[in-house]
Amino acid sequence: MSFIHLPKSWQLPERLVTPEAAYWNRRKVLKGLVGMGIGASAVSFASCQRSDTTVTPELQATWGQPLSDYTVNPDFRDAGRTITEKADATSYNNFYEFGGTKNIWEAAQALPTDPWTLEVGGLVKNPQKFDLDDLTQRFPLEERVYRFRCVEAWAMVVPWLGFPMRSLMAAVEPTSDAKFVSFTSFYDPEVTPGPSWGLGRNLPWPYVEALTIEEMANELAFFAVGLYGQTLPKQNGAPIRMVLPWKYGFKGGKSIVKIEFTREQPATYWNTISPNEYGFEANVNPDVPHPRWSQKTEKIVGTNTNPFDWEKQDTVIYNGYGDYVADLYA
Ligand SMILES: Nc1nc2c(c(=O)[nH]1)N[C@H]1C(S)=C(S)[C@@H](COP(=O)(O)O)O[C@H]1N2
Ligand SMILES: [Mo]
Repeated sequence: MSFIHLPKSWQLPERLVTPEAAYWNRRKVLKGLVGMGIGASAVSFASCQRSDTTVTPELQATWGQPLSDYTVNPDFRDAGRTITEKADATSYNNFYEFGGTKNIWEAAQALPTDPWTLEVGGLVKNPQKFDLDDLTQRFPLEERVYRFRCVEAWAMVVPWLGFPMRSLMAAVEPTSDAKFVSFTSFYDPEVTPGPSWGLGRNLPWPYVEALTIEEMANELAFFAVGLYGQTLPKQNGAPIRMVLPWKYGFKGGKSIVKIEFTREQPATYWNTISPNEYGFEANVNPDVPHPRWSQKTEKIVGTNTNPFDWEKQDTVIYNGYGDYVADLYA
């Protein structure tokens, strides 16, 4: 049995095979590979990840608690690219509730996550309220390494921990009238001031994202409660966030408090602000232009100390996950 499953649609110009344990101990892994005489590929893999993001005690204090009770999903063990450094994935963020820059990780520590209630309702037979323990005990946790692509044309690779969205869907049993699902993020104007620029507080809060029922039922659609073997840091959307690797990052709402199954397509946050920049579907696609960022290429976060010199790669349709999702859009 092969543990590395790369769907045929991955057509990356440079495919780097990452040992699955790399993010735990990259140095040790590299030494091992060099010792085994297969150092050449390992060297390019090392030089490709040259982030010097400083891991300060303050940043480290935002990292979560270790999670141990999970399996590694063999289909998503390898994303065909080097896993992004944890320090980069946890300090280069978008979370507009806490500000309009990438540097919101400190501000996001104001997010209250304990206790947390996720309310699931609308057109379902079995509406439920879950606290975090309910979620993590009811739905077995697995690790999946996914490529992640923001519409601003930067990309990362993150080892998420969580469970497939369709497990939660099965638990609440949508009725046959349910055609869409909306996901609402935490919002409290006392805690989440929004960006200082533009409309700030007057943006259409709360942050809501939505999918079709078929998209939510797709094998890839995932709820993350952790990353890099630990619970989610607040800046990454603790305690539970959406992960949809074939769509632009803005479709993946953070810190979800409410899920509602509906008949009509729900209004969503960025689509309401600027519909010609942020479509409802928002699948990663090099041929759908964006007025501000070319979608032909993407820059890989952390591949150089200077973000202007981050490595560039061609954008791949559905972010390389066409084998799983292309039929949804046929
Ligand atoms: N509630 C909420 N969710 C959000 C956002 C946000 O501003 N608020 N930003 C989105 C965007 S644009 C991206 S690219 C990803 C960033 O996730 P990360 O910071 O964990 O990389 O979160 C998405 N989810
Ligand atoms: Mo984004």
